[in-house]
Amino acid sequence: MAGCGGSSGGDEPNSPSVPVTPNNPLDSQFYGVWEIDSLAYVAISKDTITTVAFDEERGCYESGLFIVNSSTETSLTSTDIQTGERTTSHFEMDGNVLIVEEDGLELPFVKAQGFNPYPGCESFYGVTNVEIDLELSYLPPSVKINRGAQDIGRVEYDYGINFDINRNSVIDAGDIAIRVRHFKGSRNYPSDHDISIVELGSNIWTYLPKHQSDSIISTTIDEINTAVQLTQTDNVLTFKFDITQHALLAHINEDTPVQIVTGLSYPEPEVEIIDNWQDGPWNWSSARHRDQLPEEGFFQPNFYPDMTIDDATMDLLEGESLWVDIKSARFTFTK
Ligand SMILES: [Ca+2]
Ligand SMILES: [Ca+2]
Repeated sequence: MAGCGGSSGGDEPNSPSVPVTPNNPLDSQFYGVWEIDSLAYVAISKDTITTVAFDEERGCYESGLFIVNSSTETSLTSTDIQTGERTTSHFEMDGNVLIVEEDGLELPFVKAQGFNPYPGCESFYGVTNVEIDLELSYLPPSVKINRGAQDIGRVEYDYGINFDINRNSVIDAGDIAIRVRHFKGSRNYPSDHDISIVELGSNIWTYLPKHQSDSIISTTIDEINTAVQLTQTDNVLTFKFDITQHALLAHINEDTPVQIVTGLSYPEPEVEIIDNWQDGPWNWSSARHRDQLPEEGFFQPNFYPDMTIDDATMDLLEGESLWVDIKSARFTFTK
């Protein structure tokens, strides 16, 4: 699976609210990301199908998002979210080969070794570039990572924008996110290392079904095309990307339901006060700090003036750090 080896990667189980499950779910042996020679991919879960195929004429990867309407143990009937067209796909295993049959045409897929559909084809909505300004109540000029007090295998910092691109009101297989995320692994940086959030870097993450398992994992890979331009101006983090950086970005526009999540894990905070910082560990009593906008579900940027969604301050789901307290998120879709 893509992302397992990336330095900024890592898998985590995703536990969103549970979508409507068809009465007779597809057999889990068919779940996962499958490919034909890096030219075509299909990601199959019980609720969604995501397809990506290289278009040789245009020289880019075209993607398709399908929501499952009904299923049997060996078939899915799904609707293309862009065209509304319904398709029934039948699945069969031949050894390690997955045979997908649609309208009498059979295609053989094997377990995908990676998933980096780049360059993506043009947007379905004419969008070329996206900019997101995420304003926090306070952001310090630097943060500490890989703290001695932090266990290995934990996420220390997380600033993410989730896009429900398949529009089924849940973050699930086929959706995409833009995130800054620092996971304390057993390598990379020394302990108690000071770094700016910008230096942590921002990446494109995808939500994909785990191989032959009924779980969804979010992954990224360490490639130039998956890096998102990130800058910090006072308390604002600005993310900029081009929709051709990943085939699934072609589905993003101002109507796309979005959700912003922030998180910070800081066990055993220091008591020392840093001059000129408006907030820091000396003020905290919790180990975990989290905010989310909205608290449940999603917002559509175009429902808000200037596509700016405001959030209350000091309304954290957990903890009290201003470093993760979302104040507003502003979306700009350039066409
Ligand atoms: Ca979704
Ligand atoms: Ca807030």
